Amino acid sequence: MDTRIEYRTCHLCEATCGLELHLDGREITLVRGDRDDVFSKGYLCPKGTALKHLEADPDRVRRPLVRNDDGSFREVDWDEAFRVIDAGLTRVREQYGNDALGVYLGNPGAHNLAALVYSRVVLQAARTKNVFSASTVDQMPKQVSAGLMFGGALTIPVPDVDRTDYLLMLGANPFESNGSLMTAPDIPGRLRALRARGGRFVVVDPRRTKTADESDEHLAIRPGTDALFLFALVHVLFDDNLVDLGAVADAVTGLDEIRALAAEFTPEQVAPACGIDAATIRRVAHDLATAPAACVYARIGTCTQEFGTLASWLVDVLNVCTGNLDRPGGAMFARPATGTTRSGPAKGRGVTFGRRSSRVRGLPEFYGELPVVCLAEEIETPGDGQIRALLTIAGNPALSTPDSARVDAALATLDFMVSVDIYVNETTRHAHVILPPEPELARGHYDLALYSLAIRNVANYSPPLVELRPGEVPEWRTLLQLAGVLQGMGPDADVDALDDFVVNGLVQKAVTRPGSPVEGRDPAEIVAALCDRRGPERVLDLMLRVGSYGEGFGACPGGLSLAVLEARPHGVDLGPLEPQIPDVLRTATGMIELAPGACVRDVERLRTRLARERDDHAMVLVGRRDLRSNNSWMHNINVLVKGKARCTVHMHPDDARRLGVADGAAVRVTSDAGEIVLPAEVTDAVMRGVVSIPHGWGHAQPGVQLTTATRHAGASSNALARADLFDPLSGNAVLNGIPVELAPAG
Ligand SMILES: Nc1nc2c(c(=O)[nH]1)N[C@H]1C(S)=C(S)[C@@H](COP(=O)(O)OP(=O)(O)OC[C@H]3O[C@@H](n4cnc5c(=O)[nH]c(N)nc54)[C@H](O)[C@@H]3O)O[C@H]1N2
Ligand SMILES: Nc1nc2c(c(=O)[nH]1)N[C@H]1C(S)=C(S)[C@@H](COP(=O)(O)OP(=O)(O)OC[C@H]3O[C@@H](n4cnc5c(=O)[nH]c(N)nc54)[C@H](O)[C@@H]3O)O[C@H]1N2
Ligand code: SF4
Ligand SMILES: [Mo]
Repeated sequence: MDTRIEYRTCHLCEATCGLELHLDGREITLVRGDRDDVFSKGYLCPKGTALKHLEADPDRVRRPLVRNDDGSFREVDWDEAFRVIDAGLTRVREQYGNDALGVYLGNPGAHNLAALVYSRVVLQAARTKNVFSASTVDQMPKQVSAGLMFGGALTIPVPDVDRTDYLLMLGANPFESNGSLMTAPDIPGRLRALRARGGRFVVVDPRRTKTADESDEHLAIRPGTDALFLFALVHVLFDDNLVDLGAVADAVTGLDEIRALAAEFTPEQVAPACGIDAATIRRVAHDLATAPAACVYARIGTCTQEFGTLASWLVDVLNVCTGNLDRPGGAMFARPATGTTRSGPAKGRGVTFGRRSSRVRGLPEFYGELPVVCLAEEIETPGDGQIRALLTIAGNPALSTPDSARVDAALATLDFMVSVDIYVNETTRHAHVILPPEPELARGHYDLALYSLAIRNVANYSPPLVELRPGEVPEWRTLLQLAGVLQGMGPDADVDALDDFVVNGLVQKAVTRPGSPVEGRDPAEIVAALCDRRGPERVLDLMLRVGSYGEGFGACPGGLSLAVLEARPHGVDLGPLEPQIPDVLRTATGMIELAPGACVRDVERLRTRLARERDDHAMVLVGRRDLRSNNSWMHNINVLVKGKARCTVHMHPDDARRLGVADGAAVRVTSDAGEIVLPAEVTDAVMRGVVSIPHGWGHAQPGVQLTTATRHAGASSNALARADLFDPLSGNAVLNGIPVELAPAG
């Protein structure tokens, strides 16, 4: 065996761990954590190791597939695939207009350099308002609150975990998920280190999770009531004179409005709804305010719920009011290597939503996309502007989005569908054409998106490690080819020319941006100086060179470029986070907007939550994640799914007894949207009145070509999620806190 050792950043979750790969030709023989990685220092999880099996999975789509009339697929060459796509998409768009094409972008695209750079080009060419993504079943509320408060969709503060003394964490389980909107490899180690240095962390979650088990304190909260709890914390800060804005005081507007709004949310008022007693709420507020450095962090459980944006907003209101925003050990902003720095307060344009709205329900657009809770109805409802064709890129809405059975049925009615994907799964089985990306190891990797949310400033580029084989086409070329089709250039547009066009546009922007290190330079000279490679690497090189630490095409010698990163396979550590206010602010006032109008107006809706009667026997559904899973698409890897079934219904022993459900027995879970049957797992780790089911399961469907996953099929928890339940401020789906009924099955 001829083994060589290579290094690569893992693309499977947000933690960006460095992997040490042992390769024999194209085959991965061993995966280890890269001990020299500047960020992860050898940490990895079981999914990182499973990369080996993912790359070798015999079920993976390796050549373009075209669907036959009987539903089976046949392999075709790329030319034929694009001829079919051109015919199919052009027919629909010519007959019904551009909005007749819907686009859905899935989560793996956020971990994929090609998709991050070129999906945008596809969207521009598509000229459709019907753009959807996994963001509105995920973090859209945080992006909306960050946009309203700080002025940018990604101006999201992250917890400075390595230096904080007190971390209040809501609706997140990083011991399983490895962190989200917080790029932090080895988060378990970092949280243990926080405690070892005398700090504390407190977990607020309806379930006693693995993270809660390792914390100093677990507060079981009734699903969907985080905004009430957070408001009560703010209330105590004002009541007990604990508000101190610290260094950002001069950059804050709206404090008096917050004080007034919080007045009515006393700990005593909210305690019955939240299930957390008033004394505890007061104590937590004091702990938060008096810790030398503290931070509030919240994730999926607080976003994918009824008051997602309010909860996301109040998290940062607390960070500001305790003087912890933008200070070491508090909630800070990353300064990514591909970002651009500006100095001094500058007014931005802020954010505007609702420039378009969905056809059927009239839901507003957020950051250029429509809420995915609208997808099925836009396909089903006849009339002008109906979606008749769909393009999915790395997405599985048939399992990941609310009312999943209805979404699935809607996909089956499309006139034409194209998927860029690695599997024939619940979604892509409906596609007329499936286009596979190249093997992961055959492409370069750089976490363009995740480094802007990192808890340390880091840059790490991973080069392709294996050559392409005949018939394999890089995903970036596929995306540009699709853009060519959508531009009306036919099935064989000149991809290199399109790529040059993209790069020229970006260079033009760089030379005209005030304060850019290449401001006023000749664009042709910049283009010529870029690395000679095509595709996303060339774009990355440009971004790095004109970025915050860039060499500026000679203007800042010693700075970063792609070449510099290529010479550093374990990454470059750019240091701990540093204060960045006011530089990062892009609001219209140039200030931190503590009380944005949209949030203030939504408080009325929160009030009604307080008045809601509580029925002691009412049950609500929440989700959960498992370390060995990744949303819907890693269940085909035997080492990850073997052993105890994971797709089970967690329920409290008291509820199980009352409902006559035995541990391990089948239980029927019903909501207004649908019903599923799964084994019960009786455990006091979940609070009374709450059941928990993981999402992304439900693989036993005709035509799904996932040999292992269909043997561990489970059921789709999103069959229970209702498309009419969403957070109005962000359009985000409500996936936690769904009313359900349970009964023994069979
Ligand atoms: N009930 C409930 N539902 C949820 C959630 C929840 O907590 N509860 N979580 C939500 C969240 S946070 C998210 S992010 C969404 C995810 O929603 P989606 O992104 O729609 O779903 P995934 O399961 O991530 O599916 C990813 C798809 O990408 C394909 N894929 C994998 N790698 C590649 C690649 O390199 N290239 C291409 N082209 N395709 C690839 C996979 O085969 C799969 O089809 O699910 C959401 N749904
Ligand atoms: N192993 C693994 N890792 C993953 C993924 C995966 O599927 N598997 N998915 C990746 C993706 S796309 C994302 S977005 C991240 C998500 O990362 P996390 O946000 O850490 O996600 P979860 O582990 O689902 O944790 C959410 C927690 O919220 C709790 N919760 C539910 N409802 C409420 C509520 O109303 N209030 C509060 N306070 N808590 C509530 C749930 O019980 C759960 O423990 O994980 C990423 N990493
Ligand atoms: S924690 Fe995430 S990035 Fe690290 S090895 Fe596991 S899946 Fe990969
Ligand atoms: Mo996600």
